[in-house]
Amino acid sequence: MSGGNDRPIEFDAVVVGAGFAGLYMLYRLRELGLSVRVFEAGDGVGGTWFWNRYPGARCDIESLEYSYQFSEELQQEWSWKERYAPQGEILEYINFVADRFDLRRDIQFETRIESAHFDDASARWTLTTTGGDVVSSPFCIMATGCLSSANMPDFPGMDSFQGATYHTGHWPHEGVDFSGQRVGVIGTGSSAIQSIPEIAKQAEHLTVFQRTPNYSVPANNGPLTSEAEARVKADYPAFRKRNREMPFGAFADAVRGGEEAFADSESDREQTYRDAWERGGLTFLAAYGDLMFNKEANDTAAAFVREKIRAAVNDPETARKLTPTQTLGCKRLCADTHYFETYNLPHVDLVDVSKIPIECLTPAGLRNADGEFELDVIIFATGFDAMTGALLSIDIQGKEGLPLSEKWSAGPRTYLGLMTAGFPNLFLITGPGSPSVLANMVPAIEQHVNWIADCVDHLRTSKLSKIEADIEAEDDWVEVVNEIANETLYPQCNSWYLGDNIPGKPRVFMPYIGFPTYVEKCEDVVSKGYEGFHTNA
Ligand code: NA7
Repeated sequence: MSGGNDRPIEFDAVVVGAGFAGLYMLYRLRELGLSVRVFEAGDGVGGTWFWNRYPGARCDIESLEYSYQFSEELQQEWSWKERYAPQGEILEYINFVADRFDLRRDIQFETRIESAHFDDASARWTLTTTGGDVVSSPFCIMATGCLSSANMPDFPGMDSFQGATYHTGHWPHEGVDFSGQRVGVIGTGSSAIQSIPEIAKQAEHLTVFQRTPNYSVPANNGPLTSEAEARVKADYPAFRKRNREMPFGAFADAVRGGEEAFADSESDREQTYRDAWERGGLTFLAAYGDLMFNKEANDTAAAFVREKIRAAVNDPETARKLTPTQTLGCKRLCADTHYFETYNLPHVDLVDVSKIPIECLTPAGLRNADGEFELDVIIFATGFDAMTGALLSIDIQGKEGLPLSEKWSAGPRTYLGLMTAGFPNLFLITGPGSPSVLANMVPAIEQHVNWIADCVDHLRTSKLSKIEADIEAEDDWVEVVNEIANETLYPQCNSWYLGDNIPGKPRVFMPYIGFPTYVEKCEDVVSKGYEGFHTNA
């Protein structure tokens, strides 16, 4: 695509990615009367929900919360079938949204953006696609997702393995039949914990290779009752507001014992944990306000979960291996359906590769110092290059040709997670330095999209061509994000929040903790005339 004579096609705004973020961004910009082109690598909308089709894939936030709120009609029209929506239902929902708001006509599918370069003189971004198209626009908005760049370990012998390999984040659309197969799963994060019970139902034999055991709380999933749905829909805006005021922008209906775990007696605390466990899922972490701040408080909750794991697993040695020792929640807590019980099945084995790591893949399977494990299928449930991976896979260059990869070589630096100094008119939806993955993603996305759309509108109506973050504001913000993280227990273990899961990635805590204070800050910045940003005519 070009405008003839090799001139790029011009748009008022270009958006990269057609997941929850890209779709709503398109909706808002179109409302402002802009010509917009969205580029999407997949052949459909949905982003993370388009790619992550592994068996058991399901949202760990309840459906009534993990959905758009920008349209009251939409939130009234759509009915979720389950308390926690499976991947297929979320994909159905996002397709429904794309159709209902006629969004597809501005989306170019099966097109990956290779580069985005800024020209200061014309104040325009030029983007090139894998298909060789060139487009130009004053605004470049990255809706590339926080968990979209798969982490594939580079074991020696990867190509020698004669069986099939899959990554949970790039699952074949036609599904996989594991009947009669010896399956190996590498990893025990959320994707593994959701898929293992489902794969075990089919596979002849399942071996799980675990580097770090994880905490998981039963989701207690089930059909969404019409009473529960009606209760929320009777006043959806009030439900959204209650959630917006919570630290994670979610879990307003969680079991809450209070702000401090030790304010309760031991027996009251145990009862709170029992109730929270019964309610299920990630809301367990909201049982007390100080669980992510006070290690002793956290220990009481962690001990409760460890006991549950020991009770669920019959073989004491397997139970020991499955029992985490790290701080509860500093690696993202998982929500499962019969995960630990799966290890009681005679055809399911657990191999601890923490001290005896996987050395290589072989034609027949994989090997560590203990020997070779023969497999027909290897599943990499090894996660993502979170928050920065998708952005840095694009050749992004700001003023004076500065590559983003160079600017972020010691870790991502942003102001509010929305913009980065030296890259005018480049907006990041749920970028590093914003609550993003430590908030309910959909409301976090909507808050960012609204901020960006209002900013673009402000620039256009004020006849301003550029906005850029001030380096001082950015430096201060990076410090604030780190200071807040350091007051919590999050940095205490290796996690993808810190980039620890990717060899060589700088260890920097990426999400901002505290949705309500963040929203307040963003609003404050605007009310002070975009404080911390500078604009040009
Ligand atoms: P995660 O949570 O990053 O989990 C990846 C898992 O893979 C984790 O258990 C890792 O162990 C393991 N891993 C990664 N590399 C290796 C190697 N080389 N050898 C052995 N084991 C390895 O990704 P998920 O996809 O499960 O979940 C991501 C998020 O998506 C989730 O939190 C939800 O928000 C949705 P480690 O812990 O690093 O020792």
